[in-house]
Amino acid sequence: MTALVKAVSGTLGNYDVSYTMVLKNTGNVDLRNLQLRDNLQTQFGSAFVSISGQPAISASTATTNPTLNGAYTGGSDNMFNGTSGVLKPGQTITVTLKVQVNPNAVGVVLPMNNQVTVIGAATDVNGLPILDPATSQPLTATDVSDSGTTPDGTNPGEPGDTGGPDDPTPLQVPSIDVVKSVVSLTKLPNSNYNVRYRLKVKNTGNTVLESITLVDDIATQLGSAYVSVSQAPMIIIANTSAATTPTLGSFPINVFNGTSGKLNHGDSVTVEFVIQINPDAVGAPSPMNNQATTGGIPTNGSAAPVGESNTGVPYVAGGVTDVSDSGTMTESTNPGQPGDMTPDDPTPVIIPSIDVAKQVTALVKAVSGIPGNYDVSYTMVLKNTGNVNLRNLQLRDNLQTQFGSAL
Ligand SMILES: [Ca+2]
Ligand SMILES: [Ca+2]
Ligand SMILES: [Ca+2]
Repeated sequence: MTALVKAVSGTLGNYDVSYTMVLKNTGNVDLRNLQLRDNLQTQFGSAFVSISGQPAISASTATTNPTLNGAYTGGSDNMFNGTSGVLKPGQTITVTLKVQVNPNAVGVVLPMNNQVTVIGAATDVNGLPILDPATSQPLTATDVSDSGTTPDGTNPGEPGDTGGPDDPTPLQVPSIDVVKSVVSLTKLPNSNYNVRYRLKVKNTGNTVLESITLVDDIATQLGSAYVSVSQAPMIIIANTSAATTPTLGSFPINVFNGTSGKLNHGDSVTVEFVIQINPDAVGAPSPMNNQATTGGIPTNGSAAPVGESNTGVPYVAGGVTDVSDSGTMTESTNPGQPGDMTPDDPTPVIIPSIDVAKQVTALVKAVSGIPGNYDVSYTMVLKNTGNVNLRNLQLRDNLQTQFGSAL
């Protein structure tokens, strides 16, 4: 595997994986009618999405390159046309291939291992088949791939190496997702609000993640509107499935302590906290947005970081991160949720609030002249005490009911 990037298709959660395969004639006769077969549909199962880049020959010392199939499907078919290519002893061909996968597909079998098979027909220098003396059938040479870059070795230290020359190539796709939503808003006697936030962190890749971080610098982000923590973060056990639940940290800022927790593929942690805000505070941000950041270290499950997919260098803290999206669904852009544009939208606090005051400003004997009647002047002041615009205003005062016969 030579590169791992988010899929060009744009489908959330999908990746384009670039593979490089090196074929070498390690025998002592010519090989022709080359076949290169990699049944990705079978090996990857539900994680296989499509061939996003047809096989291509990127380097070659072959006498004659094989003709490419051009419409390889990733199934049982051959990447070459099957009737071409001349590979003399010691010659090599390098083939590239790009595959779109969804490592978090339902039913995916882990680890996502994969192996390609090469077949060549043994021929003499004139291109005629060499027959097996025992069976009189044409002789072929075949090999299944070893994970790594060297065709005629055991590739020690490469991902998945067991010391043998035929180790499958593992596909490791670390990914983490966090979503954040406001679950309730409670007006307090001092006109401030308690805002209950819910965050869900999920391992959306196919590796184990350890040392889970969840950073929410909400005091800084809400500025003057931030008052205090009303309820410290709490893990919502009923909505959590984690190999090891992260230990809580020093909040605000660190929801988790950052050095604990283990999430297997598909595991998630849900946490809630309540803060008090004053949306009317001078200089309060508008919109009142806030965003959290999560991260983890992809490991082998026993605290040893795995190699970074593109470089092989072991992951360090912060290697796999995500900023929160406004909403409740991971692996989604949360369409229809407040502020939705992308999978990484801040979560706004929306407070529709209006207050009205009413005062008697004058009382005089009625202009109508009827004895015992009075004209009362009222003044009413309306104020938008929330943080969103209000339209289609209504002002109702059922004086007939309230005053009855006195009106
Ligand atoms: Ca090996
Ligand atoms: Ca969104
Ligand atoms: Ca996100």
